[in-house]
Amino acid sequence: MIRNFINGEYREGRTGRTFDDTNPVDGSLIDNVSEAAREDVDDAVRAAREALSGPWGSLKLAQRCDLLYAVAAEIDRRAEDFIAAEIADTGKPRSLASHLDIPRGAANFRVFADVVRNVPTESFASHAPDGKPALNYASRRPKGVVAVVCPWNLPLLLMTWKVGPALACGNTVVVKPSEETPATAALLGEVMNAVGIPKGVYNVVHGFGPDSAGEFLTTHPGIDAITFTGETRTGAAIIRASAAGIKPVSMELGGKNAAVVFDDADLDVTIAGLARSVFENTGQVCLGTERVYVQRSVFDAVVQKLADAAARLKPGHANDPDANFGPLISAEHQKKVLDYYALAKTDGAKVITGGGIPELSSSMKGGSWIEPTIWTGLAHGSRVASEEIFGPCCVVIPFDTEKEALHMANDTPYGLAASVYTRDIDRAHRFAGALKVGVVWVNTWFLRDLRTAFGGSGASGIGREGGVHSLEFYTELSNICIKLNGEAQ
Ligand code: NAD
Ligand code: 6OD
Repeated sequence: MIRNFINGEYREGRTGRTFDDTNPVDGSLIDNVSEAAREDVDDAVRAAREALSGPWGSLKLAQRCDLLYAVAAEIDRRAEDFIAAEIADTGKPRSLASHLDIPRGAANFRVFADVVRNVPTESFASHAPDGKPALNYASRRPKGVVAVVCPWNLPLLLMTWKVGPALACGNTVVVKPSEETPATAALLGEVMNAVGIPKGVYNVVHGFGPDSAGEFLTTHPGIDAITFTGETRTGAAIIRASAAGIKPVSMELGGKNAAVVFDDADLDVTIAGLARSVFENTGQVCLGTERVYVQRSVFDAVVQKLADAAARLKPGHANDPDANFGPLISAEHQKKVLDYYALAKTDGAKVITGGGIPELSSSMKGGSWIEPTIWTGLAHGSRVASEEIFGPCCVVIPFDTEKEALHMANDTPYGLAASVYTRDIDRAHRFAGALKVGVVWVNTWFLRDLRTAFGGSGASGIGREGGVHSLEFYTELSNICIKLNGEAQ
């Protein structure tokens, strides 16, 4: 059974209930998960608060960072266990988990330990009205107990992207992993104990959203901040809940990201970037591309080459070395994506490739499989071209002028990410700077430097994390002003 991790111990939830953790490759049961009750969330928050004012709070910065480097090293040492847990929960290919999810899980601790050690303190020298000098300097302290609520698409990566900086800044955390992917958050508890992270610093409560662990945690009066990654609608519900206690929130939400391909682009580079951004992780990446705008003279070539890339995707079991394409996370999500596939046809789309469920071997029949899909012939502004689907699919739409492409790319309530493909350096800068999103890639996609700002605008979120921006969220800042009243001796 996968249990809650509270105050350094694995515990069954006091609901007495369990829910199934299933493998989306074939729908088989992986394990039962013990659902936390409100009292378990109370215990986790209390443990986190006690650790804050106790052993964790009394560590020197260098000691805290050394422990986080040890966490990273232990994730690396146990990489096989983490990969096995992640691929069972998500069905993603082993190659993806072993190159992206699990190494990033370790890097998120290493990088943020480095960041907190290297950020200088802001200071200003000034004068009081009587002419005596004054020194202002900023002092940072941890926010306190941080609630971390996570999605299922990159479970360890996105959870540690919050837990790493939160702990580096001296906070303690209570994590609510997605009900679809509880395993790696639970396993991280073993790592924390193994390297000597004090009890109560890292806690995990399992369950669902409304009237379950997610709601109990985000409405808990004992938390000091909420960091959330997930759907825009859920983010709105959590923001509403946070208002009662005036809790700071960091919101990384949905997107309907555009890629824009100009006719001078290197088409090999373009197709490599586009194929990853549309199909990687079966399209279940918040930064993924679902709208592709292509300059008319290269439209047919891009559509054909992208369809060729889709044809090279081979669905299969995560451990099959020939497979490079996994299932969707659940039957429920498969239904949502298939409904959009049906809507595209109703709206008159030309289905270039895909559009349904692939032919499956008998061992994959109970899984949540879907075909990679490309449509043309849909209007910019149609529902399929406007709403986040979160599947391996895209609408390809032609454009003639840069102005037209910019208008369509920005014409969305979302503002998370975009990519631009061009060899014209002037245009790259001009166009990238005019895109109303938090993250722009030029001639690539999902190339991350964790010191940079990450986040979205509009319906894609509130705030930025990464590098010093994470420090802004995970610390409380005081300005200290010292007046120097004495005379020189
Ligand atoms: P989700 O919003 O359904 O669930 C996310 C988490 O919130 C889960 O742990 C869930 O149990 C919990 N939750 C649900 N309702 C809640 C409530 N009322 N109160 C408290 N907790 C609640 O999202 P998902 O389906 O797990 O993930 C997919 C979505 O996440 C997509 O929209 C995707 O774009 C987005 N996402 C965004 C980013 C980003 O960085 N911007 C990254 C990954 C995923
Ligand atoms: O790379 C990251 O730090 C990050 N937050 C990625 C988000 C991916 C969304 O699915």
